[in-house]
Amino acid sequence: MGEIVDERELERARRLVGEAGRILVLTGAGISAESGVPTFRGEEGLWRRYRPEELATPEAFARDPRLVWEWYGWRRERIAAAGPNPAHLALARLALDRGGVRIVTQNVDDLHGVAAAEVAGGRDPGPALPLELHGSIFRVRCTACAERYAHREPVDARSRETLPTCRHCGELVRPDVVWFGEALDERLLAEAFGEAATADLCLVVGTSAVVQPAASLPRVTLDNGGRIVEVNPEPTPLSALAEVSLRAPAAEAVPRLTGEAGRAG
Ligand code: BV8
Ligand code: ZN
Repeated sequence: MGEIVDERELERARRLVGEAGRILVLTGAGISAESGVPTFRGEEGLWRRYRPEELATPEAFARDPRLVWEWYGWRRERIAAAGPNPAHLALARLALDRGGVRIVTQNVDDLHGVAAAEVAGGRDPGPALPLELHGSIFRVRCTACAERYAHREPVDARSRETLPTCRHCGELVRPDVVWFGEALDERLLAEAFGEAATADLCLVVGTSAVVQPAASLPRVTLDNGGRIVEVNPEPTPLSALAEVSLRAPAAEAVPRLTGEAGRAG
């Protein structure tokens, strides 16, 4: 940590944020890293321990629902123990204090939503609530009927028999997230692409920009005459397209980008 953000680059990025009418913010697992939620591809990332590209799939769940629920149960505990970090809070404040800001996330943790509620105080948190392209780890969907509901109870994945079941029909439920090979919600996707097409700026925070179709959103902004600003300690396929690419951790750079730095946390 403690990477010094390049002041000149930061100033250029701040100007782009200040001049933009409409901003699409696209976030990935990296924005939650400083909250203690492991990313997918980091050194202690989720991919190491569980090889998630084999677990975050409908085939894995059909083959071994107990193992998949064990992984999601572990992730829920990590997320429930985490809180939003200054990057989540700064983005929530930007969305609430300025019109025209839309947060779209690939993450299934609820940290953007918690940040929105915290920053809103008594105000309507609506403008700061994220569009969750890949669903939510704290919602379940029935494997047999159409039931879909919030679910935060601890998961007992010790055996197939103790896995969570549907409150309506009693059949096995699954995490309400989008797995690899599964289609994203059409309506959410259309909304996200619509925001990307009309944004003057796409602010990309903490994503390796390899997972499709989410990773195409910043290019849509660019193709429609908008600009890209990226916040990521590492280069990504988007870096070459970015007007400014801040090589810094989100919790350090984002508050300085949105003018939050120095304000009470
Ligand atoms: C679909 C929910 C078709 C579950 C997730 C082309 C080639 C090959 C394959 C494909 C292709 N096009 C599409 C595919 C298939 C696949 C895909 O994109 N594969 C990739 C790997 C190539 N896409 C799909 O399967 C999608 N569905 O295409 O369906 C279809 C269409 C119609 C009908 C039927 C089917 C579904 C994709 C969604 C998968 N679900 N998550 C869960 O979370 O358990 S994806 C998962 O990866 C997470 O959502 C995560 O957010 C996402 C992307 O990862 P990142 O967020 O970027 O996280 P990552 O760890 O990779 O990177 C972290 C970044 O943060 C790094 O850059 C790091 O440097 C940075 N960072 C670290 N610390 C910090 C930081 N940044 C800032 N601050 C820090 N402190
Ligand atoms: Zn059911």
